Amino acid sequence: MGMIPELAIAVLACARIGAIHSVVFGGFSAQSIADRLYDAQAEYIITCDGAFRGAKDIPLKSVIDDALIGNKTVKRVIVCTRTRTPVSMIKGRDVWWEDEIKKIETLGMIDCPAEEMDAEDPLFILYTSGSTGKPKGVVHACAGYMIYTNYTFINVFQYQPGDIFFCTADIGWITGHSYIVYGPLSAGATTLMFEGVPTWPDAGRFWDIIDKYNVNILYTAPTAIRSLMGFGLKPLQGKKLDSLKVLGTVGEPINEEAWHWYDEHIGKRKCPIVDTWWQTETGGILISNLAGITPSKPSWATLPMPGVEPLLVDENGKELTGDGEISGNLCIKAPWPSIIRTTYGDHERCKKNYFSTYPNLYFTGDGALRDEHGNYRITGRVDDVLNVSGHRIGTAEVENAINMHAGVVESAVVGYPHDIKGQGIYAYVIYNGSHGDEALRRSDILQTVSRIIGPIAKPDRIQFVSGLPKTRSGKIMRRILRKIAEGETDNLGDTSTLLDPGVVEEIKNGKL
Ligand code: 7RM
Repeated sequence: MGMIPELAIAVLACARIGAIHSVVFGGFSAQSIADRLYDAQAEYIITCDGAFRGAKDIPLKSVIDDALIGNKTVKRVIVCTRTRTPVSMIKGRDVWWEDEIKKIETLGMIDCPAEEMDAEDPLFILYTSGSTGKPKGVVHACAGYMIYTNYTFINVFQYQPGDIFFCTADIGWITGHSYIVYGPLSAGATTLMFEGVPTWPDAGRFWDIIDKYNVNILYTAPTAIRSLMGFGLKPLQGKKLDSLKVLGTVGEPINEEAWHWYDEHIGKRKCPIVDTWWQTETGGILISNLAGITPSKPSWATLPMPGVEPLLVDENGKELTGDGEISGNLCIKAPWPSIIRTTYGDHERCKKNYFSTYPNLYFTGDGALRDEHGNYRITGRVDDVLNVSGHRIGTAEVENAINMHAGVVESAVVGYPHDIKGQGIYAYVIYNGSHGDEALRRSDILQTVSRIIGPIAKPDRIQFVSGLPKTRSGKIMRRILRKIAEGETDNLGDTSTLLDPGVVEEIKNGKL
């Protein structure tokens, strides 16, 4: 579904009757949806005819129809009217949301008592990317998740009754689950839902919404701040923004320039900024300052929430201690209420992914710094997961999609610093087909990735190469490819274990 109230209603309706929901972001391809439907063995789909996204209409129902080809588990598709784009409705399978609501009303079945659930019963599955090709279904449990999103919502943002809260995320991601739906609504807050993009009809859209609805707390992502920053101060002309009390950021490290712009031009230097670090797997915020209570430090998430015990370890899992600034892999020592319960259908994978890199610790996949006061600064992923515009994408996932293209022999995907997206996707591709020229091959590969995963996973750069740097045992040396993509070609480190060091020269010379 798009970002309409019926989406929040559908999510809460599932929770009320004890059904497990799995919200899928509207930008995923039919193939990605089909994979998730299969993994979850889903029986019911709730969708819309379409969704508005800036000047575009996204044909959601038609994507669902494609995703359902060959599906054997789905019994019903409930379609909510939004864009009035023509849709195909299959007899016996597809029904209109509005018709079903009317039936319930005429039957006088307006009262729907809540199903009593066990604290540990699953509440939802949310698919997220990891370092392997297949996205995993992160499972959250009823009690712990709701309690912790409520607790962090109230305390991090210092929510006061009556405040209007605006989180700009999409409900298809964990931020939308926790801080548009469950956290604010369980606290009785007014949560504002926005359908569209921040730059349409112009780059003043967020600021207009804030003034129109007297938003008190704004929660958004660094990528949005950087993108709006790029439009200069003109879109801010005539905007009051005087209802704002607290600003928040999430999803990726915030650079100091964006932090100061946010502080100065949006918060007018009177709104504390909370830099909230957390993950799909953590369910809610684990490291953040508390608005107006604990100090902020530009580009630092600062301190753990009460009860949360982070630590830094070296590659061997040895805890790092020391008085000055130290750097290591971020782990958590003890569980918190909304910790991931399992990866759906594969508990071993959950244990292996999060709890066996370092025995007896939860490993986040992030690297971090800690200063002498115990403040944390998250520096980014240390595994093969990219963070593109705050979206998590696995390099293996993108490689698999590129490799589906008929002309592609092999590929390697790495991230590189991108001014607005935070990270861009850089793909090295060995191509063996004869169709078209380089430009056409590039667009064909992009089209393939769009079809397999969705437009969010399209590489920003594709470099055609004749070989990839591999060790004698056949492993791609991503460290080298990452450095080249970052433009650090002078200091590639040790290349002596490479099967064919010559290939590095060629790749360096062809860098885009
Ligand atoms: C909430 C969310 C998780 C990854 C995580 C980090 C990165 C998130 C921050 C951050 C620096 C932050 N869930 N990340 N918040 N990095 N500062 N405040 O984004 O599962 O989609 O992504 O996002 O790398 O591991 S997520």
